[in-house]
Amino acid sequence: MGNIWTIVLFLLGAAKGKEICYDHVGCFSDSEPWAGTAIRPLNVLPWSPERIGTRFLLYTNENPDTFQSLLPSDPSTVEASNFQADKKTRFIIHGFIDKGDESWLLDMCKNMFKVEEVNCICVDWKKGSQTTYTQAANNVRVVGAQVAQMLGMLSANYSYSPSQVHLIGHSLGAHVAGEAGSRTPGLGRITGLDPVEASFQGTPEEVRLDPSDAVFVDVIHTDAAPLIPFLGFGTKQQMGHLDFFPNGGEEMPGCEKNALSQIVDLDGIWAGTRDFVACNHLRSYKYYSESILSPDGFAAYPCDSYRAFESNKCFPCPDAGCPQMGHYADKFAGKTSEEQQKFFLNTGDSNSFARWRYGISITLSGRTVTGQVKVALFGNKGNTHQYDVFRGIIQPGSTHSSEFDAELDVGTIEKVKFLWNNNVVNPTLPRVGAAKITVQKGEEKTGYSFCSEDTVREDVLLTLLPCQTPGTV
Ligand SMILES: *[C@@H]1O[C@H](CO)[C@@H](O)[C@H](O)[C@H]1NC(C)=O
Ligand SMILES: [Ca+2]
Repeated sequence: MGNIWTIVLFLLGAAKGKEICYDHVGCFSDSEPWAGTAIRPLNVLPWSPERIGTRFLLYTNENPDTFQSLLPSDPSTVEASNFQADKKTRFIIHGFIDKGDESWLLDMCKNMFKVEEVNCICVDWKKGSQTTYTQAANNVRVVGAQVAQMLGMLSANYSYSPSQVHLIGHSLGAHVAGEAGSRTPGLGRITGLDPVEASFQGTPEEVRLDPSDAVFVDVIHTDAAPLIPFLGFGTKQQMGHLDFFPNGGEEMPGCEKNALSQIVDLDGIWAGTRDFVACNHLRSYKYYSESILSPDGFAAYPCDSYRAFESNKCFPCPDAGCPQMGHYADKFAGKTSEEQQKFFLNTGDSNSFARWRYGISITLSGRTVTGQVKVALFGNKGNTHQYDVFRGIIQPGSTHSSEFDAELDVGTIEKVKFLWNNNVVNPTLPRVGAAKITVQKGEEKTGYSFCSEDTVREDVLLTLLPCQTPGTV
């Protein structure tokens, strides 16, 4: 019996094992691990470089509005451009259905130009991405090989080291970056922006983005719910040294699912509906783009799960600090200390997405009542709105802890305002206070304490000032 199966499989394999070769980028097969597997059942070969028509659109600080086209086969196009060999180069690679002249790629370059001198190359492979999903997922291999060809040319003709290169890939583009990286030893960095799940999750490392594809690989997951039945495009599989799961990685605030998004399949998505059906998936590049201009607004906390993070179990940052999700992730000291490091944070629901997490500990005073307690922080850079920190029985002497994500960094905290309320009519007009409130920033080791001996009636603000240290006058 076993022998018969071996023969059948051999015949099937022989019948299907095709290969196609293209100038400059090499040969591609339609057998395992690329096809003929449970994850990739269809035997599909990638299209030729000519048919995909990949373009490399260079923008620099000198030409931030109009691109210069670079050809991997023609070093003179680099010579004739504003490419600067003493600067870093960041490639931005779009995904399925998308295109390289879509505004988000250039907007991301322009944010970079505000903070650094850089060569920013938008990779446009729209002819290869605007087709069936299975074909686009296979075209990834050729586009990745072309990016590698470009890096090889820069290295050979301009002594430009791959260590200076950062590939930023969204969706299928994350796996394009992985393919380019696996062909380019010493590639500096890859950022995977919500790498897609279908045809890649659970495949061998040579097929998908993985930490071996660059010296440093960071990944942002924003749509990691399963494809079926939730239509989550992104993968939950950890593929980097650092994997970030903003808002838990599955449902982004501001992206409430609608009825249409539940019935469209991968091949039914067209450009006009992108924000409608792929809101979570697109958040990954929106967060990245904003992070360029907000170097401390995306601190992410190591934690086992989002549930533990939301239960306030992963605060403050450990001794090694917290990495920033996005552009500045490479500043994290432990960035490559191991693979599959997992981080959580919350974001806002629309621009701006940056948030700063604060931990609060509050010791109550006054009467015992049922109600809720709110706190606002006032610092030298501004103040927060009021955040709920406790609901339940307000009991004098009891201490409660909470965390919240403020829409700004208030700077040095100068005072804290306290408010309580319930909607109970109480003719005795009870008074409640906070004897002490300790506030800690996520990235600081110590908290700052604020005190008051007063109590206030419902809905009246109580101001707490820095506690007097005994012994000082
Ligand atoms: C680029 O480098 C390749 C490989 O070293 C070499 O064969 C070719 O002549 C170079 N072309 C130019 C224009 O420098
Ligand atoms: Ca890989």
